[in-house]
Amino acid sequence: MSKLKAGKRTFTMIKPDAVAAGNIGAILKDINAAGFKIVAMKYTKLSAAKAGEFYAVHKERPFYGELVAFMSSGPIVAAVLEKENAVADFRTLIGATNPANAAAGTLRAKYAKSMGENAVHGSDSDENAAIEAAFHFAGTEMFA
Ligand code: 3AN
Repeated sequence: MSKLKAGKRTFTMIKPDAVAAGNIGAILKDINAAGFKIVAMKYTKLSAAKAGEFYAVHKERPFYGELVAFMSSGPIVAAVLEKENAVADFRTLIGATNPANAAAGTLRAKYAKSMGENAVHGSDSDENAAIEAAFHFAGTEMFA
């Protein structure tokens, strides 16, 4: 298993809604413009089983079934990003979970449709960033 550089890396997914809307390029451009370097990336699709595993922490939440169905409904872009203070700075860049509350200029304000279909995932801690990156990438697929 690969170890992430503590504090310097986060994990993201461009979700099926944003991919379907043709926003992969625009979102990657915004991510780069905000100072994040892409150290790993793949265009892929989660099976329902894999999406369920990824979001297992939300298993008891009422929206879990909806979340798993949505995240396995179409292709996604998974990526590992590097920057000082990566987790917190990326959470700031993506904005609030509900796009209606997301600050102007954030990725969710610009590209998300709803609380469930909110365009972009960002890890919420260094620990989860490492777990989520390892879920999608082998160490040999990350390039510093
Ligand atoms: P965030 O993605 O901002 O960290 P979490 O961790 O609370 O938010 O939720 C994980 C994902 O679950 C969200 N990105 C969103 O897709 C979905 N989600 C959260 N809350 C709801 C909700 N009330 N209804 C539907 N989906 C939700």
